[in-house]
Amino acid sequence: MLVYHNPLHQGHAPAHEFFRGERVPCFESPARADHVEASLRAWGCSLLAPDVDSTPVLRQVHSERYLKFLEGAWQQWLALAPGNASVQPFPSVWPVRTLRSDFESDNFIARLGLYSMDNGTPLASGTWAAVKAGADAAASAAARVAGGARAVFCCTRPPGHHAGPDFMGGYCFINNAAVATQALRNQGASRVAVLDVDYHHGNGTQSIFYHRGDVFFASIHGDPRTEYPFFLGHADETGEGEGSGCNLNLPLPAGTTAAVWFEALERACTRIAGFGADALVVSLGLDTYEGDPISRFALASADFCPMGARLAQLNLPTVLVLEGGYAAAELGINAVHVLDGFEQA
Ligand code: OKP
Ligand code: ZN
Repeated sequence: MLVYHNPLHQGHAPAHEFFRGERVPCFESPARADHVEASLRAWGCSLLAPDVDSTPVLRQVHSERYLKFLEGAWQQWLALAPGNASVQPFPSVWPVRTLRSDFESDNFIARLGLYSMDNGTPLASGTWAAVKAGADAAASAAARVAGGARAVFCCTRPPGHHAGPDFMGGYCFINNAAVATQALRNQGASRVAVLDVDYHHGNGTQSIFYHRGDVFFASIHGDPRTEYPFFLGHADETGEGEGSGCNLNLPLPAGTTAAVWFEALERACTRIAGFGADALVVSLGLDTYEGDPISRFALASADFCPMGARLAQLNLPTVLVLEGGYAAAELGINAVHVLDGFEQA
């Protein structure tokens, strides 16, 4: 399988995040992608460097002011106080209901809150370079698929599916799956389906396409009544306006095992087949794995092979984009299982 990787991902290496009120090492670590790259090479893949500039597509899926903030954020943070190079910026105030989000405060921490959905998305010195290279990898993968490739895997981190039109969140800054989707649309696909199999609902992707009839978004995830991101991903969200009927959420309870998970996959695939897409984007989160430290589904490593096979049976030109998966040492083999299952189908 053709694989694009992100040669700059290691520059995004924040030291810690907050978990149940405690400061802990980041679950979303450079080691994740390092393990996937090692497993891909052992499987026989060579990894391609991005060869497309995603800038025009980025402007189609994210707001201009958010992109501008993200690109300059680390420099603004450094300018705030001497010594900030070794400190992580941390949002502490958000424009929730009744508060104004139509202008940028002069205060950096206020701007950080304006553009964040949570306090769990740490910025580092190399974040912009890493997320831009990740978007370039996603656009490169889409270009190959638009050019006739059967399937291309985009091996990148940090993930993207929680990032919305104008906000970061859930370790995500740029929505790589949305970039791939929009790039496929730009290059001739009339309709694109996005299937998000990460444990967490892809709120960002849903929001970016919620009013659009040319993109169908389906997601199988931990029920947001108890799981992050809590405030989106419920079964009654079916799309609006021209996007009415183009959004499918399949929340499942914590503890869900393979048999039930694959029933949901079947429902998602049936709806995707009915949509009549020209191409498929898979938000490939592997945190449904039973060993994942922050998620609560119970898929075994071997279950990722039939997952890949079922995705292939949709018989659509496919971009697969890496999202979550925090059992870092097992992440590589689980990713290869999906890709191998896809190719064997
Ligand atoms: C990203 B992806 C906040 C901790 C909450 C949210 C999990 C993000 C998962 N202090 N972390 O969907 O795998
Ligand atoms: Zn996840």
